[in-house]
Amino acid sequence: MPKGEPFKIKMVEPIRLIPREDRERALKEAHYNPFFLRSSDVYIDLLTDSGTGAMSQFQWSAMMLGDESYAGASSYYRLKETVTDITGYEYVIPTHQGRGAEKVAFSQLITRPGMYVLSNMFFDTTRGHVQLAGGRPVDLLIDVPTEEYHPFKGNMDTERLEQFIREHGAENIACIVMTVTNNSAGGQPVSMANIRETYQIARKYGVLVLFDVARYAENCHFIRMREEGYADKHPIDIAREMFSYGDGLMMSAKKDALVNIGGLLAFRDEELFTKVGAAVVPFEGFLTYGGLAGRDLEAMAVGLREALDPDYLAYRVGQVQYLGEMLRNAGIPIQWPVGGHAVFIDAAKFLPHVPWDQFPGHALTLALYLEGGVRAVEVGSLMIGRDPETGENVRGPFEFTRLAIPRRVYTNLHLEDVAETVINAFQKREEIRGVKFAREPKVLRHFTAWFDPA
Ligand code: P61
Repeated sequence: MPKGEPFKIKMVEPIRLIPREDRERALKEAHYNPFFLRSSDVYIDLLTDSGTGAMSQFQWSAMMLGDESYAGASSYYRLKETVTDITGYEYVIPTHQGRGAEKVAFSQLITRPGMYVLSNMFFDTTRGHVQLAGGRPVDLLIDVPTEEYHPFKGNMDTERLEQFIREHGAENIACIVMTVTNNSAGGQPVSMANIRETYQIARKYGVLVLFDVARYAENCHFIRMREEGYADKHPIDIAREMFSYGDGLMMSAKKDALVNIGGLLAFRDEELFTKVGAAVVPFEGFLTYGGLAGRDLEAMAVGLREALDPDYLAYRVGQVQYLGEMLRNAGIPIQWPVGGHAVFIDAAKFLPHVPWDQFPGHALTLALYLEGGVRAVEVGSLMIGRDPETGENVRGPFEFTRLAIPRRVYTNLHLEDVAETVINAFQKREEIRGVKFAREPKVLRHFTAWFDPA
């Protein structure tokens, strides 16, 4: 097997590491929140893998075919046919991005305040939209320590799922959200067996299952690599089986559809489509464009297929593993095994002297920027926020610093620089301090909060 990337580079974008005193100034001016840094002050940007990938020549050329008709554009039909081919779902609606799909879906599915929505684990926008629609999100992730190996650490705890449905009554559950891969748990995959079992339980009690499939192609790759009976299957066939165990999907296309903007809703049956579709027109746009240009739909249709290419997936997930292994070999505590889109550093272990409510994951993010111009993001108690009822900070199950790898963007030499930065910070870890809020917004606070060193 060749070791190289399954592409060569046709267009380049210069990056540079600005001097340390400029990084100090930039961080202060950003109120110690990496979301306020200018990207030109960042050397390697691992804030997110969302919308930050490089499109292929096929995607760029498909954009020239964009049909910009308001309704019924041919670009929509090309996208719809692709989505139906991969998922088996007939009813497809584009949205401007993942959270657009979430807002529309939960506003229609949560029909009474206080209804529950159950998940293997919500990502923050999904959790936010459940709450905004008056619902109560419940995480039912299996419980495995961060350093302990489990091939499918993103799985739903199906025993607790069934128990919860029995205790609270199926009529009080708006739906189940199966997140693949499980971002908040470290980009960890969910097994086909777990997806199937979840759907069987849901069917037994008449509860709807929706997938959150931002990174479903990466999940299919893990199933192929780790689950018995899938090694010889093409990722598209794994995807088709997976989608057969659900009623519909919400997608942020900015990840595994390899586009810079876009989202999707898709449903198996017309009733659900009509119910949810009613909210698309006022929030997102007409059913056949959902806030996107025709050219965006074209790029998405091509990207959805490219992301299922086995060579691409092996490169993609392999690159993330490469970074993870460099860190683990150096003794850095990380979520193990490494997930599909990011390496999650266990910041609680990295910085045991920083209390959880001074946000070790965030403190480490600041240290990495100062050390090597690397931008990461906290995934932990800062991102989770406060309990809407009590106003108290909620302690998350993890305190992570996430190094998310954009798709087809950085080379392994860049990742070696990242590893060196993390290792250097580890050697000086005692000097790293926690943070306190200088300004704290109510919802999705980590995006716009200001901090001071604690
Ligand atoms: C990310 F700091 N993820 O991981 P949208 N579902 C899932 C996601 O991972 C996801 C969305 C739905 C991002 C972007 C991001 O606080 C943050 O297209 C599993 O971003 O609307 C997004 O899709 C939402 C970063 C989102 C954040 C929220 O980096």
